[in-house]
Amino acid sequence: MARNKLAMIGGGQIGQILALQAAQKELGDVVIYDIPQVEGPMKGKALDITQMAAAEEFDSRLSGTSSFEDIAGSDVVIVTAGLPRKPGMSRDDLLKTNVDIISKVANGVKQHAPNAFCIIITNPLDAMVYAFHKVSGFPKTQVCGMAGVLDTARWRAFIGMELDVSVEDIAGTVLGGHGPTMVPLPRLTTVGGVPLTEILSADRIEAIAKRTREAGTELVNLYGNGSAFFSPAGSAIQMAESYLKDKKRVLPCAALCEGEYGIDGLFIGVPCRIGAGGVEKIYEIALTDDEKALLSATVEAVKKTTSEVKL
Ligand code: A3D
Repeated sequence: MARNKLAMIGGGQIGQILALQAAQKELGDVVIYDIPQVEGPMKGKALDITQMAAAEEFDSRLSGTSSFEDIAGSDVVIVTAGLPRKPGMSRDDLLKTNVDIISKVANGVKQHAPNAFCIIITNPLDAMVYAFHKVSGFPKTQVCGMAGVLDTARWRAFIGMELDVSVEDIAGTVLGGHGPTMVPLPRLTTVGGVPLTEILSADRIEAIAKRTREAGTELVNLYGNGSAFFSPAGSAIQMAESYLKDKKRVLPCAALCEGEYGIDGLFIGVPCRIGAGGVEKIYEIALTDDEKALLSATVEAVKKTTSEVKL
């Protein structure tokens, strides 16, 4: 059986962890693509991870390149190309620069890996997935954004810390755009089957929801010169794995809504089934009036950012 191939477009902070985790999990061979100015470091990262294989006992071939043709035949493409946030910047401040980069990348992927399942991570996330989809012209099942898995992982992590319980037993979801308007859903969050709302006060739940909404900024401020990279990489790897192994996991992803939740023509975070068919299904949740109001605010925010993508 031929090995799978994964292309990491952008081999910076997140891209290098993506490459490492894809190799450690033996998801396939990995190509790290970046701009010519950093081709040397990309080759170095690939070689360094290759030399970790004996100790970690994995078998993946890695390479670094600045030639787009080297991504040919990729089954999965994960895009982190673009600028990250610095303290004081919002995700939206990155829009102009990153839309140009995403357009170039989408054309390259279209030319060299037209069948790849594409996971976008570059910010501002929802608008960048929209731009990638628009330029590539790929079917909506083939393009999605990683944000909800991370936002939900943060929500789960903070709940686990608060209750002193295993994060593995916390199930829940976060809907909406990847920004301060995202919508954690306490009503649908459980801890080993026990409703969160029965074991934690409304005040503490709201404090955790607030920290979740601001979790990216908390890390930008701590790092001082970039944004989160371990957790975004791990989140995208879950999505890639679900696709490559046809696991059909139900994960919140930025997917193109065409009528779901009353949203039309926007990429935004909704629960999706990810399997061999890509984004195979979007699940709709019957929301309460309060939840609907929160969703409508996040839809407005995503609509505004997406409208600034002039393509
Ligand atoms: P960074 O370490 O700067 O890596 C970005 C890489 O992209 C660099 O190596 C650049 O050289 C490369 N690059 C620039 N232009 C191109 C191009 N045309 N083709 C290929 N590569 C190029 O950033 P990072 O890895 O920390 O973050 C990458 C992106 O992810 C940023 O836009 C972040 O804002 C975003 N991000 C998203 C999340 C989400 O949850 C959605 C979380 C954290 C970061």
